[in-house]
Formats: sequence, structure tokens, C-alpha cells
Amino acid sequence: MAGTIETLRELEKKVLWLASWMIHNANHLRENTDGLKVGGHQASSASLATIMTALYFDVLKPADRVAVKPHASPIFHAIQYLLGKQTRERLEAFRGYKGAQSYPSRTKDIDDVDFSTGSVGLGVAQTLFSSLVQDYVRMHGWSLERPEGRMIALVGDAELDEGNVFEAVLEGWKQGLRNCWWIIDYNRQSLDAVVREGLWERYEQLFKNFGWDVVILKYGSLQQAAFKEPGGARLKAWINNCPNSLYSALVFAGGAAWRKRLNDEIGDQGDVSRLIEKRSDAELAALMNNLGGHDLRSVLDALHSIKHDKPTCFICYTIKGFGLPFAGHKDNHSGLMTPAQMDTFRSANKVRPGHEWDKFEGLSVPADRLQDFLRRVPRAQGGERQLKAAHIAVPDELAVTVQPTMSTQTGFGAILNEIGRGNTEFASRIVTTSPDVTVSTNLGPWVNRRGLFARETVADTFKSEQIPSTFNWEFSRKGQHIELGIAEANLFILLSALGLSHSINGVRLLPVGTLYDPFIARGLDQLNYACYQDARFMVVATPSGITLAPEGGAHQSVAEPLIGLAQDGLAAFEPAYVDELAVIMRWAFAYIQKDGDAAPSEQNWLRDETGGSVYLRLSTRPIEQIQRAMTAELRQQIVDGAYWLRKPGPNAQVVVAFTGAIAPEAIKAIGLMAEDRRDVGLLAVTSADRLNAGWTAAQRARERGLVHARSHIGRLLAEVPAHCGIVTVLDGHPATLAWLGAVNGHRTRALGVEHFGQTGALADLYEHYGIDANAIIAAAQAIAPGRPIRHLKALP
Ligand SMILES: Cc1ncc(C[n+]2csc(CCOP(=O)(O)OP(=O)(O)O)c2C)c(N)n1
Ligand SMILES: [Mg+2]
Repeated sequence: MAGTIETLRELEKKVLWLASWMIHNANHLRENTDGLKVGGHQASSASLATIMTALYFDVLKPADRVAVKPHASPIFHAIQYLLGKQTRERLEAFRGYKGAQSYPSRTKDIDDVDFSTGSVGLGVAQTLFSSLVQDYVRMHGWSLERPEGRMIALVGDAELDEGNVFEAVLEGWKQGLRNCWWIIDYNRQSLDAVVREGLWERYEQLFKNFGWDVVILKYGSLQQAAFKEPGGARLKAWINNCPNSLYSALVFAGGAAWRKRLNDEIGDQGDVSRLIEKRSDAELAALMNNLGGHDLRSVLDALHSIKHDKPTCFICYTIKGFGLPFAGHKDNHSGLMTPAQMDTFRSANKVRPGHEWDKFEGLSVPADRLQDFLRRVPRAQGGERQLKAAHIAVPDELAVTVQPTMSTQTGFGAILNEIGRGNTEFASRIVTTSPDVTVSTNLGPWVNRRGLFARETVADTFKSEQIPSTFNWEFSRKGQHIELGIAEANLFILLSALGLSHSINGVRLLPVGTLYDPFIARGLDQLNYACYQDARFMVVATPSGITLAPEGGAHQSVAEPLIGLAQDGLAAFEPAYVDELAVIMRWAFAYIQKDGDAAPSEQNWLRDETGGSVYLRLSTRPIEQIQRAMTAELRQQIVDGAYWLRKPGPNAQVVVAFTGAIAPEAIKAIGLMAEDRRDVGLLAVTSADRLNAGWTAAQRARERGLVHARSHIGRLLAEVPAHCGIVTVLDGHPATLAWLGAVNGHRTRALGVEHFGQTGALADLYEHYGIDANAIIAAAQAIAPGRPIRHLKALP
């Protein structure tokens, strides 16, 4: 152990050096072609150098997974470099094109990032939900041959201001969280300033209230030894009473300032004066800076002391910028060492000019011993960290009985209910979840069949008391629905965790989450985060739009179709008919399992080989269904994003393109127009997102020389005469479809909802927002004047 700690101390120094140098190189040495500040966080990184050294080189086991505080990314990359997982080229290109990423990224970095971080607070919650998912997987009998891992977050103290962290803590308590460690870098500084006094006490109480073990690492071993000296108790009391701001300021000011302050305040009290006086300025500063989170021995002891699987929060006192010239300064968040300061730091680290990137330069332990040590590091023994899991076969068709009139939301419930009947591998891998809207999003029949998941079996009291209920609410380890409290942020982080199970646990799950469409906005950053780290899931948003008429403006969603269009990693669909939905869901279950980096090819505009997550925007509006045979061609078109419900003829003056629940209005409008106009076309758009992606991809491909590249929408609109106008309409923002006019230069009028909704009957609202049949006809008249239309009423 003595040899180990000595080696770890050397590595701790090296990690801080490399991280600081990486940032320095990016800002001061690398060519700057655009005049932008490159940035990087030397102070935030320094704050975690000791703790991350202890973790990565000693404590972590291969099955443990870590979310690193985003702005400690340089420390992470430096550690991975020493472990041979990161290249010097990428460190030199830190924050540059194809360089190590500013914040650890599962998809953009090459060095074994377990969880991406960046938007503070999200990686923290991700570890909690990943731990729940690990339990889910194991209790279903999968992955038992692999050891359980601890899900660990390195948390900046200001990250705990993010509400989503506490939403997660509450949910974790409900679900019996285990194997989760949150290590708080308690440097008492945020970006702007020094944080409030006494936060640690709030955290301690809070975490204990939720069943966590709390370990406080306040004093380093130098301090602990000093407290045992005569006068030590007085010094300890002074430290405990010192306000955060003053402590930070004195850390920055250094040994002489410490001496003056301590002498002024407690210096005439006998023993303690001697304790102070017998130390030089440098020794006194070292003593006062020796907080628990920078004392390798204390950190190792604390981390190794945990033998249970209770969730554990470590509050580690640290100094932001520890060991660097701006340590403790409240303005140090984006502080960078000057070249002169870096020179001094270089000499202190015994690094010769020209040898800055050398792994073992300036260390007192011989290189071969260090190399040997690094080879044996426990975490590095596990092989590939991003695991692979076999694909689960999806049936060729998802069965559903299409009623003459039904809504897509009812269709969704019916499709899952049918899947739930079967005793298939496919059905067993589906896991559903919902933030307290299980019943109202129509997951009830599925849950009745497959049960709720919990570590402890809980019978449905209503059932045992023989009180009739539509729903069987029984919890067991075999259940396949995870019921969440009303926190949409938690829904998306849970989907993120479930959707990474193939990579984290080596077990593929097929996650389906449901919520009301407007509340996507409530968890939007979490959804974006899940997509950013390439988690795979289906999110079913229902009900949606002003079609949810009597519910009013607070429950109606307007902007979400644009989110669907713009969100990367998420293929968005809004089917009108249930048979379309069945096709899309079948496709989606396969799409969320795809992996690979297929380059675009003539056959592959949409880059389907890469896969992604899927968003379905559904409706509660029952509409008349079309009884039709589903051909292979129609199936493909539904998935590609659009098909002709009625092809425009050669004399067509107008085409109506619609999406979703507004279908009956579009059909009615073209029926009425047909009395006066010939050959009116009707385009059913099932996915504005996929159509748009295909269109831009095909253009890009043509510009790169693939001259035959044609997008699906390009082919469909090639059949529309040039003089023809297009009216687009949906129950959401009109910009979602407005771009259709740009495909072949057709004159276009885009109808949709631009303002907050309100209560009303459907007809009232469709008329008010200008998306009813009459508004469609008026728009057609305006862009493709023909003979006056008989049925046109005055618009409101
Ligand atoms: C959601 C979000 N809001 C704001 C930021 C910008 N930001 C980055 S770090 C930071 C302060 C973090 O302080 P703390 O967590 O205490 O870490 P420290 O720098 O002290 O180590 C802020 C506000 C962010 N990354 N994410
Ligand atoms: Mg902080």
C-alpha cells in the first residue's frame, strides 16, 4: 500500500499537470483561426484531481460506471491518456475539431466515457436511473454472470441547484435505489461566486431523509494531525466557523495572509499560537488547504470504507483551483493560467520544455514501475466498456384490429395489448414507463398483462379486497412497467438509462415511455441529453395539440412538431390512422436497435442504418379509419414520411398536405373543392421529420456528386404540376410543413396553430385557428385562384 499511495500521489500530480497543460495548449499555443476564446476549466478540474485519481487508478472496478462533472473533462481525458485509452493528438486538439471533447461525450469521445455530461445535473440523475435499470435487468434474470456495478456521479456542488437532481432523489427513494454514489466536489464555488453557508448540512439532512448514507470528508490528514496538537481544537473550531468566502479568499491570498488572519483572531490563545508559529508560511498554507477532498489517503479510506449497497453521498471539501495560482479566487471559473504562471507551474512539476506531453516526465517513481502500475489498474481490466447486445427480433407485422372509427391513442394501447398477449422474447424486452399518466395514455391494458416492476412484490389491494377496478396494479420483480411520479425530467432520464442498457448492461431493452405531448417541454433538456448520448427508446406523446379541445391551452401542444423536426437522434412521426401507427411502431422497434455509422448512399438518404430513438405524436380524437390492404410499398412510404391518399392529376391546381388528427378536415376540404376543381391531390404526411431529413440529405448528396440522389418527398412532388399550389395543415406549428414548397418551388400556404390554445369544441377551435376545411379551401383559393369556390364561407 505504501508503494501504491506514493505512486498514486505521483499520478495525481501528473493528472493535474496534463489537464492544465491541455487547456493551456488549446488557449495559448495552438493556432487560433477564429479569434474565439477556446476555454476549458483549469480551476474546476483541479478541484477533482485527487478524487478522480483515487477513483480511476484504484477504487473503480470494471463494472462501475461514472458520470464525470462536465467541466472536469480535462482530468478525465488526462487519466484516460495515462491508461492508454486517449491519444496525444486528441489531447492537443482538446476543444478543437476531432479533439477530446470539452465535456465527456459517449458518442464523440473515444476514451470510454460511461455517461455523457454537459448540462449540469443530468449526468447526476443518469447514474441514479442507471442503477435502477441495472436492478431491473438483473431481476428479470439477465446479465447475472456480470458483477453488479456502482453507478457513480462526480457532482459539482452548484449542480445541486438543479431541480432535476432532487426529482431523481425522490424517485430513487420510492424505487429502492442501491449501488449509487454521488461524490460532491464541495468547493463552495459556483460559476459566479461563493455559495451560501452551511449547504452541507442541508445536503446531509436531505440525503439522510431519503435513506442515503452520507460521508463527510472535511479535513485532510495534515489537519487531522494538527488538531491533535495542543491548540488543535481551537484551530478546528476556527475552521468550522470560518465563512466560505473568507476561507476561499485566504486560500487565494496564501500563507502570510493565513498567518495574519489566524493571529488576529485566535493568535493570543497560547497553544494555538505555537501551532501556527512553528509552521512556515508555505507549511501553514499547506495545512489550511489540506481539505479532505485533496488528501489522497482520506479519499481512498472513505471510498474503500463503503461495504454496503445503500446509496451513498460523499460531501468532499475541496478548493476550486487547488494547486494553481488562482486557487480559491471567486472569479476563477474560467480563469486560465498566464504563460508566465504556466512556466512556474511547469518548473514545479519538473517538466522540461518540449516534454509537456510525456506521460512520466518529472515524476519520482521510475517509468517502468508506473507503467506496470497502470497496466494493473482494476478498472482497466474489464475489456470493452461499451458493450454489445444481440438484436431482438421484431415480428414482421404488429397486429391490431382497426375499428371503423378510432384514435391513434386507442390504437397504441391496442397494439401494445396485442404484443402483451404473446409469450415472445420481443414482448419480454419491452419495458414501459410513464410519469403518472399510464392510464390516460392508454398503457393500462399492457400493464394489466405484464404488471408493474418493483423490487418488492406488492399486491393490488383493490383486487384483494374484491373492489372492481379496470386496472390490475400489482408490483413484482417480473413486472414490465416502471411507474414514475409526475416528473417528466425523470421520465426522460429513465428512458436514457433504459435506452443505454444494451451498452451499459449488455442487455437490450425496448423502452417505451408515454406522456402528454405538451409536457415534453418539461423534460426537454433531458430528452435532448438522452438523444445526445444515443440512448434508444420510443416516446409516445399523447394526447396532443388543440385537438385536445376541452382541456384548454395549458394542455394543448403547439411547438412540439417542430421539436420533432429539429431534435437530432429522434425520428418523429404523427400518423393519422391506426394502420399507419402499427407500421411505424413495428419499424420503430427495429430502428431503436440499429447501430453503425453508415455513410449516406444512393439507397440510404435517411441513414436508417444508424438508428435512433422515435417520437410518436398521437391523438385522442376518434376519426374514421380507412379500410385498406397494407402493401409493401405503402408501408415503406409511411415510414419514409408521406404517401398520396389521392394522387393529383395532370391538371391539378391544388394539393393539400396534412399531418395527423386533422385528416378529416383535409379530406372534407378536398371533397368540397373537387366540385369546382379537377384532380386535387391529398398528401398524407406521416413524418415531416423523416421527409425533411431525406430531402436535405438528398440535396447534400447531389452537391457531393451523387447525381441520381432523390428524396422521397422529391419523388412525390415531382408528380405535382409546377403551377399547382400546396396547402399544408396540421394541429401544430405551421412551419413544420411550410418547407414543402421549397422542394420543387411550388407556391405554398402553411396552415397550423401559432398561438396558445383555449377551451372549446373541436369545430370552434379548428375554425378559430384556421385549420378547418373552410380555412383550407380559402388558402387554396388564395394561392391557386381558379373558379370561385362555392363552399367558401367568410373566415372568422
Ligand atoms: C444546465 C446548465 N446551466 C448552466 C451551465 C453553465 N455552468 C457550467 S459550470 C457552472 C457552475 C458549476 O459550479 P459547480 O457545479 O460548483 O462546479 P465547479 O466549477 O465549482 O467545480 C455553470 C453555471 C451548464 N453547464 N449547464
Ligand atoms: Mg463548485
